[in-house]
Amino acid sequence: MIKRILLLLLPVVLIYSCKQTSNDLTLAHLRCEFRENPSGIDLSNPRLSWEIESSGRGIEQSAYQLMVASSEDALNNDEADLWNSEKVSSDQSINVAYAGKPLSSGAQCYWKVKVWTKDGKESGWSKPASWSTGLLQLTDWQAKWIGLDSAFGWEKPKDTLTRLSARYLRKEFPVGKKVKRATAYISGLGLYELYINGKKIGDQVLAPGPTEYNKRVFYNTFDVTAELKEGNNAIGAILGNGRFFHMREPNITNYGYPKMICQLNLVYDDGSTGNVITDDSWKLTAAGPIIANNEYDGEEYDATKELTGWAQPGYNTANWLPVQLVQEPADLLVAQPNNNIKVMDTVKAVSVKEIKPGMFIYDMGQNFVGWVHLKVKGEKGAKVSMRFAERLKDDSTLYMDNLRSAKVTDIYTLKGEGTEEWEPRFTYHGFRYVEVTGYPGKPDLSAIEGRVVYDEMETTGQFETSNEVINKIYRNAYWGIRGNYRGMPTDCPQRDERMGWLGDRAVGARGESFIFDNHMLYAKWLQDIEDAQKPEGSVPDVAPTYWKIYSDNMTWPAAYLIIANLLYEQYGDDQPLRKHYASMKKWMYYMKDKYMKDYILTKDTYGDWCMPPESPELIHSKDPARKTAGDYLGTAFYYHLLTVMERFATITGNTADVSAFKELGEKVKLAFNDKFLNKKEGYYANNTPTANIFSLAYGLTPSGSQDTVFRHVVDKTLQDYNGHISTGLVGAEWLMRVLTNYGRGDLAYQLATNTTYPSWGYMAEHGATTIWELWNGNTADPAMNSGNHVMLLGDLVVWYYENLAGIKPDPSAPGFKKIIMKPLPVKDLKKVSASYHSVHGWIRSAWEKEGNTFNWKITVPVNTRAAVYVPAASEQQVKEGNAVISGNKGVKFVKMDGGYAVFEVGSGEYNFSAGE
Ligand code: RAM
Repeated sequence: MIKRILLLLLPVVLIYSCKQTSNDLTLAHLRCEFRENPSGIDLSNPRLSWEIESSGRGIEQSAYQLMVASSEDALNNDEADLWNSEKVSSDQSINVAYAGKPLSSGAQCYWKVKVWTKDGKESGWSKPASWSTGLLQLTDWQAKWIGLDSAFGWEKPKDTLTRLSARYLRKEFPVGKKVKRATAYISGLGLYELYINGKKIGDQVLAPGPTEYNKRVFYNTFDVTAELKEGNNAIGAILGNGRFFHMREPNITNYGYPKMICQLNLVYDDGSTGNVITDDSWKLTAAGPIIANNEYDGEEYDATKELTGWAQPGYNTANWLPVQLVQEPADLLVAQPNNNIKVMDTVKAVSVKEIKPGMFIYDMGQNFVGWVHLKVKGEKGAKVSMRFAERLKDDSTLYMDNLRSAKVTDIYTLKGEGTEEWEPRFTYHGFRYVEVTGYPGKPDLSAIEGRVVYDEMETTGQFETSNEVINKIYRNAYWGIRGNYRGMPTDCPQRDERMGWLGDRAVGARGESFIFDNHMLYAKWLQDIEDAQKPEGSVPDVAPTYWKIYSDNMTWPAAYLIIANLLYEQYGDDQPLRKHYASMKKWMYYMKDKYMKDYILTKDTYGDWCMPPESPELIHSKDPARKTAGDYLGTAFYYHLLTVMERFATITGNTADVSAFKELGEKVKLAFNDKFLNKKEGYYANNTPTANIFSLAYGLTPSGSQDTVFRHVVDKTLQDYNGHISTGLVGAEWLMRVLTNYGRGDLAYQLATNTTYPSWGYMAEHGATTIWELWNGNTADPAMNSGNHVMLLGDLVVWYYENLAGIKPDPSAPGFKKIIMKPLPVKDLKKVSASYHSVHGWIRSAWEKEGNTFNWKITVPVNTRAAVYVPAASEQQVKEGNAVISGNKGVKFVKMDGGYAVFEVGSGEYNFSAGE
């Protein structure tokens, strides 16, 4: 009987325990400092974030608990010896700062999290995640900087094209007892590859990240426990030029000959410790196989010179030199905060043609960035040369004119031992076509394979529509963006430039951030910018300053503030704006004191750069009617940045600054309208679309005049530009959104789907598989005509996600804690499907028009809320899951707003439809 009662009770007990720890709450994507299980974090309070997954609706976190332990076993036993946050009532699931015991250098931290929800559920513990700390104090480094501060052998560093041979450095060391943990900390400049006992450590390439080398240098951290053995061991590194040893004499900053610092910290099983450091006992040679390298000109590898076994113990270094102890490059040697570059993808050639005897042209089918992996078999000493270009000439040879002085040539000399495989280490190219000469016999399609190389980051966005032109442009943007991340956002990847131009990314970075998780890359870049700031406040046009250009304008350095604001809105990260607040403020006052006259900011350098020119061969327009005045741009941007600073001052609690920025802003606005607004006609400056756009976008237009000013944008675009793009890259930062926000989404759509000149579609029609530097990239002067430049995207990608798909962060609750979902069903566009992996989880929006019905599936991540704008004439027209809204669980009608019925929802999947 008792048994029977117990059996009857069992389901009740089970249900009860399910309620305690809900199976429907999963914790995923645990991150420390926005990275998964990072090694070598040098912050004392790193921030922890997690995502909650659940199939339910309206799930919000009400509390969390974090446990951090120094070993995985301890964590599994709930022994949180570093930190037990206990249960904290809070809905915060991103950026929770570690607040446990102070961490020492080289600490291992294992952590897990559990959450409670507002509807009374409790999750189980997450799976464990980890981070380790780096070397937190400079005094933790016993290693010294080593290298060779002069040319070696055949190197001709006084050439204008400066290519060194790679330097090989090595040391052997004994290990006498069992190693529990071995951690390598290394910086090798410009670029390094680290080896232990013959094995390359890590899968990063082109490491470490580029910096303002005389201010700050990055080191990387690796767990190398598995690589060591008892007995004799060898450690070694190869150093390439990278951006440290200049690629051109004299116009690129030269920081000196390659150098490195490396420290291997050992913890033995018996608890004792030891280390291996770079010091004057290391040996060096540059007589290895990489006989020349730099990023513009390529790499030459002579396999007959291979130093077989150089990174293994027992290698004979009789011909090697003792290293020199060299000057440290900078005061700051810090852990690299962003991920390294990796081979992220591969591309197979689509065709190969022998266009002249022995000259083969490969078409990779896609303009991309990286290099090729070569397979070859032949006699010792045979040389295979490869050159890279984005286009072909009419005679099918490579079009090299737009590469300026970049030699882009990789040469492999065979050792003659069976099938040889090679790819370069210290160069990269931007190309679609590869010319191969000197290949023994006829290479087939698989003799080369493309390696796509950029910063390791998640692809966070997918986007597709029923319009093929838009889809094609999106793909081109995707390839262009991933091709221009090289530890910094570069302008281009192919010619002798490849610099981190600020102006190219001011708004582009926001669009990119939907497709890629570029958070840490841009946070790092803001530090590059601050490091490059001059003591008096000037901010450069290019950062890091491998080209030193301090032209003092508003539009390019504006990216510094605009991107900090983006990181706050998109990722909920307020640290960049806090960290750089003082420097940003200094720059703002520097510009004011030096260039402001009667509240007009008089200085500008680039104008509305790359305005579509009137004739096909021009780079820049000569037509004054197309140019927007520099003092207009300078003042409009200055005003906008004052509003951004006002926001930052509020967030950081700098109350005195809030009113100072506000007051100055009011004066600037008055002077701006006084000078630039044509009160009679209702347009700005000389009535370019750009001039009218910024007055609207930045809130400068007096109320009541907006419609007139906007009408001028439309009229000009339709009449003078024949319904085509009517701005340069500066105006394009707001073009699509201003058109849409003021009710002409249809015109924005027209610009987005045009295929005639000038348009993104025109580029695609003319063979582009990326985005060009110039609207007329197929006809313009090659002096400035890159085939892979993302700046002309302006706000196009932002518009794809925020407007077409309707996935936008609510600025009042950053990090997509609140989402504004307002799609744009425009003209003949039948379908849009997009998803975005936000810091709170996946957001999805897929809509389709069928006759008069609008069907829309959305996903709102757990712990967020969304304002959902359903295109409809009334609330009653809208259904969710085939049911009328009133009384629908979790869907609350808010208001009607300009053709949309607005609802508020919590997390979950929803199926809206509207129509008769
Ligand atoms: C060129 C590049 C770059 C741009 C500057 C002003 O060198 O195209 O992208 O920002 O000019």
